[in-house]
Amino acid sequence: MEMTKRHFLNKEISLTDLLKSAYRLMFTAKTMTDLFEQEKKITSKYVHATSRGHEAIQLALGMQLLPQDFVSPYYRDDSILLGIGITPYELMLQLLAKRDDPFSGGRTYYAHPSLRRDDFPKIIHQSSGTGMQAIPTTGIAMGMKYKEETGIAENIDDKPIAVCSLGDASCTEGEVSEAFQMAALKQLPILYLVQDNEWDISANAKEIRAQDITEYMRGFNGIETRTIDGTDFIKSYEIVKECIKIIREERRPMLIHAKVPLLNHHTSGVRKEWYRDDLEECAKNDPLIKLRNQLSEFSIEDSEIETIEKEVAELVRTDFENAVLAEDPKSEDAYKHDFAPTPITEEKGERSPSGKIPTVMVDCALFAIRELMTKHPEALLYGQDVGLRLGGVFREAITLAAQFGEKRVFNTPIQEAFIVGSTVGMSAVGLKPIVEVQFADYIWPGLNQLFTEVSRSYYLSNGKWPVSMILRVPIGAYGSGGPYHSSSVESVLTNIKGIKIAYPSTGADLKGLMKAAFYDPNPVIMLEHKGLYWSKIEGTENAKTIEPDEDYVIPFGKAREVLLCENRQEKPTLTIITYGMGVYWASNAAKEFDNQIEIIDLRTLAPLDENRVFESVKKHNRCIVLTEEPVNNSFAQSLAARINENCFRHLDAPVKVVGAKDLPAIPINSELEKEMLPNTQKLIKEIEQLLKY
Ligand SMILES: Cc1ncc(C[n+]2csc(CCOP(=O)(O)OP(=O)(O)O)c2C)c(N)n1
Ligand SMILES: [Mg+2]
Repeated sequence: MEMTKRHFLNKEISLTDLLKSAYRLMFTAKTMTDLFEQEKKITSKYVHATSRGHEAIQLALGMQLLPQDFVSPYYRDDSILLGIGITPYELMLQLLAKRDDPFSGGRTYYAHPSLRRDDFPKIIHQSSGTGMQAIPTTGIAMGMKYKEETGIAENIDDKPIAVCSLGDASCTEGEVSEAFQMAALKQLPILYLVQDNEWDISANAKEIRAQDITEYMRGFNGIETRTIDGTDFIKSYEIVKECIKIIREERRPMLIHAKVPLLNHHTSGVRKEWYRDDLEECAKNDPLIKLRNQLSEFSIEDSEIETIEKEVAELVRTDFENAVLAEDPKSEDAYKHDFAPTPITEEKGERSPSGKIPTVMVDCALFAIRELMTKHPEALLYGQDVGLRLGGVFREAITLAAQFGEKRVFNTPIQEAFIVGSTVGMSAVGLKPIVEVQFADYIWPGLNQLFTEVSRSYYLSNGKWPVSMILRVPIGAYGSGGPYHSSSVESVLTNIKGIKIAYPSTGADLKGLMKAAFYDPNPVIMLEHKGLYWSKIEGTENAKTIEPDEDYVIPFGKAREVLLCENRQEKPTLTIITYGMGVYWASNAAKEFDNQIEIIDLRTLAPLDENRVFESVKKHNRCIVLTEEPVNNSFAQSLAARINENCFRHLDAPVKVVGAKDLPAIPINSELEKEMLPNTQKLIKEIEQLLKY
């Protein structure tokens, strides 16, 4: 009998047929676990975990999902995957990290799925970070609700739901409660399934939690909870069915707390015999034995059950043999799907349309977003204080909520992890989220989601799930902002692969890059210098520019020539490679020299216009890389190393990195702040030194 999803969803299916199908799958899961153990020599090359003990609740869920649904299984959920119709062969291709692994092409571990097939439930990229799927998956539910409330949802009878599966121990993590908070607050169509085996590797429930998830949920108003024996397939199936129906129809969150025993190892690498003292007790609760007894109670003949078991054993064995023989990825496959191709590859549109007056940088961004939201109903903006009352602490989103309504522009709680990570889910349902953290200093709580989920989704799903989002980050020092409102963070961000980073220094660049970011299918960070927003700081007047027209776009990876000079033999010249506020320190310092300074504004830090940088260095033979960050281990210092490597023969002096002092924070006192940060005067001295070299 072929196990397709449609088979389970056939409303006419009899209970006995359902039980037989479930038994076939449950026996498959067990047979696979046993086989992986027997074939340890082969399977131990890569780590794996299996669902043994958890199968009943997992199958009850997997078998009831529809193609329009999204599910986020965790690493112990191979039975959910069997339940939605994934074959043992496909699972084993991932087990052995083979080229045709349908989830990641051999990039990530067993039972770390991602799926985008028309007739299957969808699965966004799943990481190994416990609990980290909660935010992206809740983002999916938020996207579903957004689409329904703004009238852009697909018209289908059975509304889609999101399902997030979690281990009990992961539920103590802070990010998981951010997700619960938002699901409860916004009444999102999501089912949380918590599989409670009372183990957190070797730490037992008594050591690591003050209450179980049923009790914990009492603190989240509006998430209804069902506590069940997750080893009883029939009961599990009924409860899952009831919950799914409620969520589909009433569009509100629910949680199933399923109690289950862990019968297999934590993972193939952390083995049960090392520390478990409850195995005998747990074995009494084996869901497979229970289901087999239920089959007998429903008068299914032993001989029929034995036939199923025999067929499964043969299938699993053959699938394994075939998977072992399947081809490995080729080395060139490693380079595929780092970024999805963007349509914006050239500068286009009018940068300085006539008849317009100069606009401050903050408004250039605002107008860009206003144009985008007018044109694209899938565009929305959320973050702290961006809503109607304030429109952002820098008024960078002012008027947007009034114009587009509070469904499309809304305040979030102080949850940077949710703000960043939810975009994964929003993007997966076809939306274009533009989000904000209030200050670069507060990006840290969101960094985990940025690194673990956002930046790796496209690569680890082997090109299935690009995350199209814009994260706006007001950054930099702007005059006694003090240690928690002045920091620069670009070195940390540029170390994360899989994201693009813009750092514009003028209004025109900010608008053109914001547009390019929006049409880019990849995640983009917009670093927006607070000191340039209004050109209030002396010497930054040029940040205020004519506002480009609506169609104006700037491709990422194209530097801007701020100031050019010839290399004249009689006097040395040098080039300053910089970005953000550095553009103005450099421009003002250049006035003190006799046409000896070239200035290149990088505009985007990732991708980086290396060619333009090297060209300028080779022309002038002397180079300063100027940054607002502390110098050691910075992005600027690593760029200097690249310049050295590529331009060594052309250099007449060492590449000099000028930046802030290497101190832990920017002090609030204005004199101390001045001492720490670079400025025009300090730069002039550095230029003089380098020209003399
Ligand atoms: C954020 C994070 N910290 C630590 C780990 C290492 N780790 C892997 S599984 C695990 C235990 C998780 O327990 P639980 O969520 O109850 O799931 P179970 O394995 O019991 O099914 C830990 C600590 C991890 N993967 N992610
Ligand atoms: Mg556990």
